[in-house]
Amino acid sequence: MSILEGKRGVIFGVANKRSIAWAIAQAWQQAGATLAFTYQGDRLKKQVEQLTSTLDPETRLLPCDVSSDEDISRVFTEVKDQFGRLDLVLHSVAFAPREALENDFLSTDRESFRIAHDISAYSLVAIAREAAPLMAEGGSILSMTYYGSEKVVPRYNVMGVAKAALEASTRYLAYDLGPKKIRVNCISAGPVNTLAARGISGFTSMLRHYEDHAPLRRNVVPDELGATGVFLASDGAAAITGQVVYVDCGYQIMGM
Ligand code: NAD
Ligand code: 0WE
Repeated sequence: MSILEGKRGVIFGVANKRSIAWAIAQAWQQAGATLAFTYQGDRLKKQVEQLTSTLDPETRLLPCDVSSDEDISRVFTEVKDQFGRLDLVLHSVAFAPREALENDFLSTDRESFRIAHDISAYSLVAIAREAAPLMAEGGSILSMTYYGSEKVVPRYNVMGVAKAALEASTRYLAYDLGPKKIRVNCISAGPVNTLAARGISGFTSMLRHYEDHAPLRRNVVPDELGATGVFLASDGAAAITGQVVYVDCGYQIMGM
């Protein structure tokens, strides 16, 4: 029997076929889960429709800007109508205004700081609050983070600070939701060539730096993020909550 058979999940953060959310969604689906997808706005609707067209024709696609409480609330109302209950949530969403990732951190203005934290960290709290009442038999909430939360990665800047907030939020959510058997964890991925990573100046040399310095001497591939996503969502991880799991070919252990 597939290990996520009978589980129902919602995915936040598919933009295109390269999205980490798409890799994890496919892995969840192949492990037997039934999924609903949200997309950021009309700009991405077609892409997500096309990607999900190979899945169950019943697959629901719902627009959701995670900076809107109303959008988030509507998603979970519709999920409740369709699924009745919920087991899995993937949060794979991040945004900071581009200038904030190009200049030094010292220059970060108040509005960029607010936007980065609202979209990249607070949204997990808002989503977890709406998801929890539907997770009557417990559940697993997963989000994506990056090493720039704990060490300085030049130009990751305010996103690093927002990821630190996301990881700390994961721990507090794990504490609050533990009694309901809802687990909350983060996957900290090594660099992956996605829409969010492309256009970051120096990204190609960052991939090369990981190949040269990670113990496994290579970069993580999306399938491996999918496989870890399946594990963390499964009953095999029933005692794992509040954690940041590094899926980075070992890069994070290095001191030099
Ligand atoms: P991506 O561009 O494919 O995904 C980012 C998603 O965020 C997109 O689907 C976008 O629509 C969504 N988004 C942004 N603002 C939103 C909003 N206001 N409302 C709703 N959705 C919004 O890129 P990705 O690399 O797959 O990023 C997914 C997650 O993985 C992010 O949290 C990112 O920080 C994390 N991550 C990425 C890498 C990497 O190197 N690519 C490494 C570690 C962690
Ligand atoms: O989390 C991320 C990137 C998230 C992201 C990307 C963008 C690009 C477009 C957030 N906001 C925006 N805003 C935009 O306008 N990663 C883990 C990938 C990433 O981004 C970096 C990295 C890595 C790795 C930026 C600088 C340095 C390293």
